[in-house]
Amino acid sequence: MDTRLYVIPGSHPSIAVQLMLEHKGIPYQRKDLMPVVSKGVLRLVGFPGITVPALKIEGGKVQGSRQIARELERLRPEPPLFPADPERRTAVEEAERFGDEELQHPIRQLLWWGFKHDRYPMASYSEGAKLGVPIGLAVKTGGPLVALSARFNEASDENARAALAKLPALLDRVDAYVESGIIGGERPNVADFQIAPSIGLAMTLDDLRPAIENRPAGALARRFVPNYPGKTPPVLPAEWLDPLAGTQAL
Ligand SMILES: N[C@@H](CCC(=O)N[C@@H](CS)C(=O)NCC(=O)O)C(=O)O
Repeated sequence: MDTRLYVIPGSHPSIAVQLMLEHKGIPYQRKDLMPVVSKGVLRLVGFPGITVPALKIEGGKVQGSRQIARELERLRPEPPLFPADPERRTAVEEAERFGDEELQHPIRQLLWWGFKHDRYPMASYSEGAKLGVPIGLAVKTGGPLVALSARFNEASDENARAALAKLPALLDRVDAYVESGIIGGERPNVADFQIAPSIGLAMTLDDLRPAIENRPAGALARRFVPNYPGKTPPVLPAEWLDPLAGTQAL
C-alpha cells in the first residue's frame, strides 16, 4: 500500500516527518502543495485538519508531526524514534514538545514576515518541488496568497519582533538539549528530527544565520538537514535584530 506525505515545500514539520520516514526506511511519495491551496487539497483528500505534514499510511490518515511520529513508531517499531528507557523517553518527549509547541511557530512567523516584504525568495524554498505550476509564475502572481498566509500565521510586525526577542532563549534551550545529550547523540531520536528542521529553517534567513551557525544548535541542523532548501536575504530591520546581538558571532 502506498504511503503519501503531503507537504508544503520548505515546511519545517514536513521536513521533520520526511526525516522520520527515512529513519524508519519507509518508502513514500511526497505530494507538494502550495500554502493556502494546501488547506483545500487536504480537505479534498479526506484529512480533517488543514495543516501539513499530513500522512496517508496503511489505509489511515494522520496529521501533525508529533501524531505522525507515534503512528510510525506503532506501525514500524524498528529502528525506534523513542528511547526505551522511561526516564530518557520523558526527556526526549519534552524536547519534542518544545520543538513543536515553542520553537516552530516564531520561526514560521519570521519567515512569513520576510515573504510579506519580499516574496521572491520563496521560489528558493521550492527547488525541486512539483507544485503543478512553474514556481516563477506562482511567486510572481502569489501576492494575495502570501498576504493570506502571513495573516494565517499572524506574522505582524509586533509578532515578528516578539519572535526575535524570544529567539536567544529558544537557541539556548536547544544548545542545552544538545549539551545534555537529549538530542545530537549517536542514535537520533524523535526530538532530533523535530528540532533540527526548525533550526535549519531559521538558518535560511541571512539575518539569523550568523547568530546560529557556530553554536551547538547550528551543528545539529547541519548534521540532520545539511541541504535545507531556501535562502532569504537580509530583510528584517537592523534594530529588530538587537536581541540577537549578545548571541554568538553577531
Ligand atoms: N505543529 C504542527 C504545525 C503544522 C503547521 O502549522 N503547518 C504549516 C506549514 S509549516 C501549514 O500547514 N500551514 C498552512 C499554510 O501555510 O497554508 C506540526 O508539527 O504538524
